[in-house]
Amino acid sequence: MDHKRAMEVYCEAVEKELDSALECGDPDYDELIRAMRYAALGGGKRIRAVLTLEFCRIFSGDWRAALPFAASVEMIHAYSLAHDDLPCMDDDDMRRGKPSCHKKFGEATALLAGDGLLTLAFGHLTECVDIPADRTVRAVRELAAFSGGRGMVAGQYIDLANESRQVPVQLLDKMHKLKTSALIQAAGRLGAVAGGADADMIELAGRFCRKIGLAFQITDDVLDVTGDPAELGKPVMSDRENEKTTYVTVYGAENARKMADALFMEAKKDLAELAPEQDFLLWLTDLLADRRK
Ligand code: GRG
Repeated sequence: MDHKRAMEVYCEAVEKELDSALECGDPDYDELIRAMRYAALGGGKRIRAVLTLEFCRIFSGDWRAALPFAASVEMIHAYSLAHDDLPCMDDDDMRRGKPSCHKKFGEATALLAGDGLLTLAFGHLTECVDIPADRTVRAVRELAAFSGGRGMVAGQYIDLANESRQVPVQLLDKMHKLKTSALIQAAGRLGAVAGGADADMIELAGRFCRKIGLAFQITDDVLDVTGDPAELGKPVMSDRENEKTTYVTVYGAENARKMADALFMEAKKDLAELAPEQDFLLWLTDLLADRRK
């Protein structure tokens, strides 16, 4: 199977897993579930889920067994985007080429949809029936650590607390490592955990993902000034509008692009230490380096 097809197979399986985890049923709160579905289904690139599934496969696990882990990571990601778009945060009207969750369902429902997805993610993690319980416990711990108040949420806090301020480069690095890279790191680590990797290999998977996560964010900063809004599915120049310090405002678009490329390259070198069968991850890294959306 070629890599593009393998990616499609992973994405279809994740979509199905999310779809069945988010079934409507009770007319008294169907609207809430619809908002959760709206935030989580249809349109995401599923990079994080794919990392989880591929790392599970690499460490000799059955990737299908890790689907609940992969879907849980996507639920956390979807909640973070729904909350990030709210007027009290980044205040974005568009996401994935559609009105953002609060534009479609109202602010209170979008907030609750995010809460529902965040909570469901941890419950859903434990539905990995084909994975030994000790691995699931570790996955819960890892996902909580990387996505919580010392991980992604902390990154978001630093971002909001420093809007309209010149952020020192060290703090910018820290913010992006937490805000974007932490969850991507969790995705890879959870896959390694699911596949039964040892502690060193879980660290290596995390190191690779940390690098591509930071490069992913730098690319995002670059796309915010050079991207095509139609392809991105959201307006560009939003960082400038929100007076944010980004890799582009600090280093310029061309240098920022070079920094991202260097990180992607380093990450690819790290892969050699990880496993002999890493063709798909090399391909995925190149896909991320060349992304236009
Ligand atoms: C609200 C707690 C809380 C956290 C929000 C991730 C985040 C933290 C905010 C998103 C801001 C943002 C757009 C960051 C740039 C990098 C990024 C995470 C982009 C979106 O990820 P993609 O491109 O999204 O993987 P898709 O739509 O493909 O799933």
